[in-house]
Amino acid sequence: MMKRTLLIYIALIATASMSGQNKNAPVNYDESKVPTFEVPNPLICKDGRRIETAKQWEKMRRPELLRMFGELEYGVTPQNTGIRVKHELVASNPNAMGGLATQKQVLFHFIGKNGRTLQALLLLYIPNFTKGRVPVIVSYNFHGNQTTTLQEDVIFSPSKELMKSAGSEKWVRGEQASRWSYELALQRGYAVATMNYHDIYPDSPDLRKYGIATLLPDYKEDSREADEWGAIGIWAWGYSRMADYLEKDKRIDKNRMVVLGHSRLGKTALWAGVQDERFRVVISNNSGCGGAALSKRVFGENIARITANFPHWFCPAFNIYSENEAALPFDQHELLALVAPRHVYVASAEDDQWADPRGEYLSAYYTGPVYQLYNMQGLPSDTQPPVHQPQHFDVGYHIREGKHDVTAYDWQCYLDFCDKVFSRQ
Ligand code: GTR
Repeated sequence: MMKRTLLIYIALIATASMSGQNKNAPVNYDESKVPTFEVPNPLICKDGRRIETAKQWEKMRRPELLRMFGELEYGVTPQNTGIRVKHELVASNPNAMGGLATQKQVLFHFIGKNGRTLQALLLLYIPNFTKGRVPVIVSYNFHGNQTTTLQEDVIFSPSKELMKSAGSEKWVRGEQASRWSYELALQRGYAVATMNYHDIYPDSPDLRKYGIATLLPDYKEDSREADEWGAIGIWAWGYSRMADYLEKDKRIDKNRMVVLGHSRLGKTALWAGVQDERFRVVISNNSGCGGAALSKRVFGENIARITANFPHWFCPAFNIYSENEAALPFDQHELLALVAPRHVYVASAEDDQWADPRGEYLSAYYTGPVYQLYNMQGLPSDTQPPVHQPQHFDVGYHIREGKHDVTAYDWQCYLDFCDKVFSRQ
């Protein structure tokens, strides 16, 4: 039986890699055209065994699902990369943001066993008004640390030159500041750490040769194994490296680390948070297809489109499900459920139909049975709440008006949720 499954699997991979992906696959925005499908039951193992206790979940089903998401979607995270990391404090300011925060800028030197090196720059703000250890929100930025604030002392992220030459024009200081509610978070006693995701893997199919993958001994420039990690997997690994640094900082409370990501980085935050249990709260902001949204609804962005437009994000095996979501042996609610008994939060935006807000909600809702194993409370109803009515149980959700973005409203909701979670510890 095992052998047969394996053979079918290999045959499928071969077919998928031959057929190529479809950039023009139709996109559905009509709720009445969502295919009928059965939501996979997270509590039934592949061999049919039914999970009844948290212990069984952790022993049998959780590892099984984790393996499937690795082998079939994001790629398997190497257990031993052999990469050494050195941290160099390159700048600091005890009076940043008008005295509100202490700022630190830490250069990460990644050193591969093959002698190759790579650098990434962390920007950290720690609130000054409170003493002792504080919770931290860890979140990648899209266009460099310098875009997240107008503060003049923030150094440009190292990948700036590479990405500019690759055509990205958004590297201007403060350009993304509306997405970073630093003051709000700091005033509420949270530290915030950010890094540019291009430092870890420059986000383009032809720029893999400048990223972390090249530091691995078995790196091949032109091909990837069916289950080899893609960019999302590598960025997720980077989130864990940020956690390594932060948990050693004397001002950071390693039991209150939060990972937050928007869009492709929301997909990344989920995959990072699932694998790295040091993140107590895992927040997906508008992560959509391959993130929080249920794939089997095939609403908005779908697997054919995402694997065609971003062939480097997932592992090659994920292509099997292009225009074939029905064949997926899991769905994204089972990814979210892997965060339990920690806390997962999903946020949508009303006008972000590409990310399928309803599919994102349902996915968060369908984690319920897993949270129940821990006597924790998931979302109470399969009806999506109206805009601006956040649902903060052990699982969190909100939908706000407006477009695909991260806003001060989103930050406020996240901070409220984290306060609630951490006050119960
Ligand atoms: C879109 C992509 C989405 C989402 C978004 C983003 O082009 O289709 O899956 O990740 O980019 O990251 O901003």
